[in-house]
Amino acid sequence: MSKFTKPDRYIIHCDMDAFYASVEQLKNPELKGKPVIVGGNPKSRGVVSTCSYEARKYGIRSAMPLAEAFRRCPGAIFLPPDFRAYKDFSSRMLKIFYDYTPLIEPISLDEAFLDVSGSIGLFGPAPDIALKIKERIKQELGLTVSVGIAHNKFLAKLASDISKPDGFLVISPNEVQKLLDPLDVGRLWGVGQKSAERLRGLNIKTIKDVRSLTKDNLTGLFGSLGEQLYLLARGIDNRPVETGRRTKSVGRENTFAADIIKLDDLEKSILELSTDVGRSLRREGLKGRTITLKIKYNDFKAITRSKTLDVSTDLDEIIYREARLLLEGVLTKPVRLAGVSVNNLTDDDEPQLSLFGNHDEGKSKLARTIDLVKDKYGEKSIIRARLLNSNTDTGKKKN
Ligand code: TTP
Ligand code: MG
Repeated sequence: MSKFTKPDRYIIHCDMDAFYASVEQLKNPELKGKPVIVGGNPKSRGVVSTCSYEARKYGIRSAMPLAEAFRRCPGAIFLPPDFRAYKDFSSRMLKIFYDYTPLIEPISLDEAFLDVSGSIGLFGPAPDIALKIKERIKQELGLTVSVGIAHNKFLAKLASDISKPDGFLVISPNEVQKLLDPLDVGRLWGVGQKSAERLRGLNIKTIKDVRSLTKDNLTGLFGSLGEQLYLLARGIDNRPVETGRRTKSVGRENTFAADIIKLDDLEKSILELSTDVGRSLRREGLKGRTITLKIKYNDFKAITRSKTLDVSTDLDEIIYREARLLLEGVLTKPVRLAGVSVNNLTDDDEPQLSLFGNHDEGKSKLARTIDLVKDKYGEKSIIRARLLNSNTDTGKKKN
């Protein structure tokens, strides 16, 4: 490889630092410099959404049970999530990105890929654009963002991840292999815990070890993932930055204060989650065709069940109806967590052809009227009769 390989693409990956916790510290400056844990009441059975870097010193991490976080740092400040604030900061963050390129792929509320290949003539080299973005996010939002700059998505994300917090790292083509080789296999996109364990069992621990295997070895072991690993281990990733769809799925889940053993209680929770999901879909102008139910039992075993509809929907009632059908035969053990999500999303202004006409028009109008009331008077201003006295909530997590 020539020493001065000129990349044909310039990708920036941005990921806010300790996002929910940093927003909480901005809302209440007294929390600055303190261990802040977002997730809810430490006596509940929910999990940590995220925590400030001050809390990470105690080994606290996302998805850890709140009770465990409390054991590690009883003096920490525990807060419920405030999605409205996070969404607001997220859209202000995106607005800054759009000043530099239209080619943006948001991955979650706090993370996005930007393809700035066509912006360099106007705004200067990619690292300068990334620095400008960092500066503006600090000045205009008061938050720190980590940025990675490279010629593909895998390397750009790796660069922001390994330079966190307040990170800034450029990976140029001629230094890719040196940087990748010593890293753990878990850093490769697509390698989850299970594949990582399988690789380590074969004494393949680093990316360099993966590189020592042939493409046939890898596809024999991992099927189509094997081919991806072969390429990624060499720093090759041709995935484009995909604009268009901002959200891949909209979901809510709930860890219960006490395990649920009665179907009626589980149905109530599913109704509440479906109502939240419907509202979020309408707020984002989205509809989805696939409804997924997730159940985690008290032994931590989890199952998911999905149903794909003929026509996409954003209506609580339909989401609930399908999720409830998916519940059939599920309550075999006490349930610790339930989740409802909708994916396979389209924008809600896309035309929909239904053989039987649109019977849901009335329901849709009603749902939107209820949204308006809730926007004006608060989420609890209108509640379904079935949910009155429902007491299963311990803090919902968005996914
Ligand atoms: P992340 O970007 O993974 O985490 P973070 O921004 O809090 O911290 P950092 O990037 O500096 O490591 O996720 C963004 C937000 O998504 C996070 O602030 C809270 C939410 N989240 C959850 O609710 N549950 C989770 O398990 C994770 C990983 C994130
Ligand atoms: Mg982040």
